[in-house]
Amino acid sequence: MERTLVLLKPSTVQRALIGEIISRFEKKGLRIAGMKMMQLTDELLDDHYSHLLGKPFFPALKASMMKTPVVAMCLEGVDAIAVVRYITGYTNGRKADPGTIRGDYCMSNQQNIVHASDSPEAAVVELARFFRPEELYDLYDLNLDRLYAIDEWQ
Ligand code: IDP
Ligand code: MG
Repeated sequence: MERTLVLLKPSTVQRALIGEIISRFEKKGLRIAGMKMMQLTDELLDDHYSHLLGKPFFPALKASMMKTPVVAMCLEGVDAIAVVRYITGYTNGRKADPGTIRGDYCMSNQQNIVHASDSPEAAVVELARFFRPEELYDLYDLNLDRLYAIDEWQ
């Protein structure tokens, strides 16, 4: 099982799409191991988007990420990191495939609905940035035999 970080960005919160986007992940079969609403800060975003420091759009990106609180989620599943990136879709919503979250819900390169960790290394660092260990729950493995074949998750 893998865990990955998803942020429902202020564009999602402002457009009242929180429930709809969570529902896409839930219906896919990803389990929510942790979830909370939080206001992001300048310092946190400098770390979170450090790979974009110096880009011309960096200040606007940070401002957009602080416009409202975000919903931070830890999603869990077999290959969850790649699966979540796949269903999130290409960064620019205008180029993202229909059927992906960004392809279905946005028109923007910046206001693109969700953040999703892009590698196992990033997922570990990002989950630690947004969640304390006790905020992530090892619960409800009730449906594993319906979500997966036994040899897929054991
Ligand atoms: P990702 O979110 O698909 O992983 P990254 O390249 O890591 O894409 O960029 C992080 C975020 O920065 C994007 O989700 C988007 O909100 C914003 N961003 C990336 N490239 C641009 C751009 O060219 N213009 C405006 N915003 C951008
Ligand atoms: Mg990224």
